[in-house]
Amino acid sequence: MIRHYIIGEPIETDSVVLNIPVETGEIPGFVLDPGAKTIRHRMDSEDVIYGLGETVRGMNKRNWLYISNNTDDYMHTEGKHSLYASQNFILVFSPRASFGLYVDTPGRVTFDLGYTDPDVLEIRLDDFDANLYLVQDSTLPGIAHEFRQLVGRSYIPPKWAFGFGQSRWSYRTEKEVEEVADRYQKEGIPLDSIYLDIDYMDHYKDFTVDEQAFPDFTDFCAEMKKRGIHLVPIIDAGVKMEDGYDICEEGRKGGYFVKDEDGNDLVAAVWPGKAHFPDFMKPETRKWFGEHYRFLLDQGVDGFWNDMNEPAIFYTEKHLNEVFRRIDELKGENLDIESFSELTSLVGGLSNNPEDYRSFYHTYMGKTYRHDKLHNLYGYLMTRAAGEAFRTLCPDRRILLFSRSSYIGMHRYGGVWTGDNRSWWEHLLLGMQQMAGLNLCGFLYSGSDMGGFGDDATEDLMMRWLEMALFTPLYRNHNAKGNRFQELSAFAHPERFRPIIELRYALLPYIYSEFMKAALRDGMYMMPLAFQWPDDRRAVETEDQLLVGESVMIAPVYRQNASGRYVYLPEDMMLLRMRSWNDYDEIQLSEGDHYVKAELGEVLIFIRKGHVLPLCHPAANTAALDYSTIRYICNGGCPEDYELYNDDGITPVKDPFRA
Ligand code: MIG
Repeated sequence: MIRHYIIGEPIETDSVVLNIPVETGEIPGFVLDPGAKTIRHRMDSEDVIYGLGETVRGMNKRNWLYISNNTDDYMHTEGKHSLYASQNFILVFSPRASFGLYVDTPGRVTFDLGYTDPDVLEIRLDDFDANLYLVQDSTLPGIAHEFRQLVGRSYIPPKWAFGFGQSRWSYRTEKEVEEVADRYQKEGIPLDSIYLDIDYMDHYKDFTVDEQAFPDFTDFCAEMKKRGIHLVPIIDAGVKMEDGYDICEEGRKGGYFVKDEDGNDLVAAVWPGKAHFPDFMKPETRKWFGEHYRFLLDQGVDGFWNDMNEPAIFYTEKHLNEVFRRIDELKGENLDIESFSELTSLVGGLSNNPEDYRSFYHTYMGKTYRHDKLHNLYGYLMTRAAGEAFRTLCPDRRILLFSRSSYIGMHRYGGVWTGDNRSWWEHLLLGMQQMAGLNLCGFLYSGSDMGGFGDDATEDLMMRWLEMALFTPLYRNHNAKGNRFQELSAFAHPERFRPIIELRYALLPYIYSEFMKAALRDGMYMMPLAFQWPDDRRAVETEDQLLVGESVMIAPVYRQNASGRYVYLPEDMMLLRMRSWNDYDEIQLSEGDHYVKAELGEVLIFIRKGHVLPLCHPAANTAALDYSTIRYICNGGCPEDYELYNDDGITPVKDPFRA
């Protein structure tokens, strides 16, 4: 059951698709304080809080402070409060009565989940205006399901988007991209996609291709596709300011850009230097910008990733000028502790500056709003622009689309990746934990940069990351300029990775089935153990294992130099210790704690009692998978009872479960 309450005069976000009548009166379990702009709930000592999408720390969000304020922060340490997204749904799992709460408001929201007072859940709004949805059901999957019905069906990518993808910032030329494909082919490692980061563009201009580096992009796309590889270019939010550049000119003439205080198009910098920012809050802008994806679609592209859409801002022209002025004044001085730190913070404070976010304006639903009031919608609406455009530009096929910044509602148009993580063991674990929150918020198609984006990955970290992520829908190796090359072929023993990537492909019939069933039935694809065993406290407190679909529990090794780990089994299960798709041990384990060996290159997959796991022969890419080779590993269940879902992987899915 869902109850809808309104406080103040909320700005609508289009994140909800059901029309739930508004209730007046008290919200059961909550105390509202309009003066303090807070909503409070007293927690039981045993309460666990799930949700909030891609945030730092574990799956149980309790005892930390989370701030919904989409931020381009490339240091995801546990002391942070905000990352790229605002996914304002929490599920409070309580022995008394569990409930979900969706705080739908596009401004800044603080979730104080036992941070100030360990017994109190307090939500603070910058403006006391919000649509609140209280979701009740007798089970955790039931609450998740109700919520997902409220916000609408999750985005479904083409099937090839479940294959392995290789990315780097950046492969700069046709030749470099070809070399990546060649090396994978030579190693016999399956691959479905290669990502193009910002350098494929002409001077970082959206909807252009550097003609020197890619002289015939259409031909090149076709050639790569023949090899089974899809090219996935990046699109940035900022539009380069340049006379004669069509996107810039059209945006200016059409009034499609956000405005500064004087009513002029805002000038702020990102990659290309000075840029304008599309006002994605306006339907006209979305239509205009979305249609430009055609430029790449027409050349054979069928996937995109939207970046820098918090939006990230290096500096605004105005602020930069002020900083230069002040630095000029400081020039002659003897810089002591105060003036020296002023100097460094002058420069350090240029990027993503809160004041800048208060210095420009949108037109939204016919009204003018200062940016910060709507800040958290920007990435969502950029991605919506693309998603809506695809429906008319290519109604007959699915397009891969995922975004860095997001808000609930965006899950209907695209997936997310979790941004600039690092080649750290703790981020390997974080990447898994974030999947719990993302799934709960409807972002089923998601994943983190395998191997880590920043810093240098070692061969063992890379291996463990590929193992951990075996079931994550987005399975992409990505890393940044300046770091050690991270293609699997760049390590000393590329052949050691092959069995793991092959295993991913062998598991695709299961991954795709379970993903599609979760998407089409508004269910969870990956979920914490509590969703299945709410009465087992040990299961509830397990933070390093996840359920994937109906049959599987995963328990990855995420510590350096470890050759095994402890695993908690809430019930008897069959362990598959897999070295490859056709070389594994089957071990029956009883309920309880086990120390399980898993050398590098060995993956632990647990099959639940009464369930089965389909496996097919691996292939060079998803299109080449042969479903007639599927066989089932059974732990008491029968293959006939397993609901295998398959389709052509390209045609948009008609809804078989809803009218
Ligand atoms: O701040 O386009 O998160 O995946 O490689 C750098 C370059 C901008 C940030 C993205 C990252 C991408 C990078 N971008």
